[in-house]
Amino acid sequence: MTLPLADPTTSSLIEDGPELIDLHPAVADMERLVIEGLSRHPRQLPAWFLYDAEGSQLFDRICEQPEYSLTRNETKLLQERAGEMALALGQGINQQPVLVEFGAGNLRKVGPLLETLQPAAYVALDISADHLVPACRALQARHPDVPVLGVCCDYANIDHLPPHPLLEGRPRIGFYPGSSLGNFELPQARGLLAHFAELLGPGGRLLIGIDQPREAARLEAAYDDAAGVSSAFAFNLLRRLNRELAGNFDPAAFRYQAQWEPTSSRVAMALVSRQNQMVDLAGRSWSFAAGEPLITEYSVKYTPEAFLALAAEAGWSPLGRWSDGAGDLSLHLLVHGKMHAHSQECNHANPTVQRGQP
Ligand code: AVJ
Repeated sequence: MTLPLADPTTSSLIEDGPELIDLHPAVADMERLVIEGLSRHPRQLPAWFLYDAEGSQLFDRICEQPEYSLTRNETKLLQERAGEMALALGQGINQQPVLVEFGAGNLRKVGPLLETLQPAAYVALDISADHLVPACRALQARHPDVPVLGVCCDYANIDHLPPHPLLEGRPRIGFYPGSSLGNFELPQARGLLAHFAELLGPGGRLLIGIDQPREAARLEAAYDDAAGVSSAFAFNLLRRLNRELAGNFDPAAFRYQAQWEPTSSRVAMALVSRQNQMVDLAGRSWSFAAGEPLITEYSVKYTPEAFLALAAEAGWSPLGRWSDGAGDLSLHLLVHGKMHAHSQECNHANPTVQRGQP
C-alpha cells in the first residue's frame, strides 16, 4: 500500500505492520571525507565510518562487555523510572504527544516509554533502511497499540519531519538515548541540539541520555575492554577503508589506544602507528610517523552542569533529570524555550527536578 506522498518520498506499510517513509538520504562522499580527515592534524575520521555491517555488530558486542556499562545502566534507568519520566514529559501538554527517536538503531530502549507515555505515534529516524525496517517491525509487534512510523533519513540534514496525518498538530517529544552526543565535538553538539529544537517545533521536549566523567581508569577500560572488542571495532575501520577506498593499511602496523583527556573531558580513541610508514588510500600516499595517531572517534563526557550549559546555548531549559545509582549517566528532560514562557503549563517551582540518586 502506498500513500500519495510527493516524489522522491516513498511511503509504504510493511506487511500491515509499521509504516516506512524513505527520504532517500544522500550517500556520503566517503572519499572526500577521508581525504579531508587524513589531511587534518591530528588525522581524524568521522565516527560514523565505524558502523559498517561488521562494525555495527561489534558495537552491539561492546555494549555487552562488563567494562562498558552505559547501555546496561541506561536501559535499567529507563525500565525503572519510565513512569516518572512519562509523567514529567506529559506535564503541561494537553494533547497526546508524538515520540520521535533520533538515530534510532535497534529500538531496544524505547519500550518502557511507549508503555508509560502511550504516545499518539512513535517515529524512528535512522539513516539505514536495512536496520530500520526489521527494528520497526519487531517494535510494532511488541507494542501493537502505538502506531510506529519509520523514517529513513539523515536526521542531521533534514529541515522538517515528513508531513504525515499522525504527526499533524501534535506536540513532539524527542528521544536521544545512548549518549551519542558524545561523538560530536562541542560546536557540532550545540548545533545538533539546536537542530533537534527545529525538528520538534515550538514547545518541543527532549529526553536525552548523557554519559558523565568518572575515573580515568574506568573510562579507559570501558573503551578498551579486556576481551578486545573495542579494539576490534576500531581496527575494523582499517578493513573498511582498504575495501571501499582501495587502501593498503596493514593492521599489524598500528596499535589501538583509548585515552582520557581531562582538559577536553573526552576519551580519544585512536589507532597509533607503530612505525614510520606509507599507506596508500583513495588514490594518494599518506605518511604516518611512528607514534602518530589516527583518531577513530571521541567520546565527550558531560557533567550535568556542563551539559545544561551547552543545551542552554541551543535554547533548551531543564525540566528534570534522572541518574543511575553510580552517577555515571543522566537522562535529562529539556523543554525548548525559557521556562517562564510555559509557566502556565509547567508548575515546577524549581525547573531542575532532581529525581535521581546522587
Ligand atoms: C555510541 C558514541 C555513545 O562513545 O560510548 C563505544 C561509541 N565507541 N565504544 C560511546 C563507542 C566505542 C559510543 N557512542
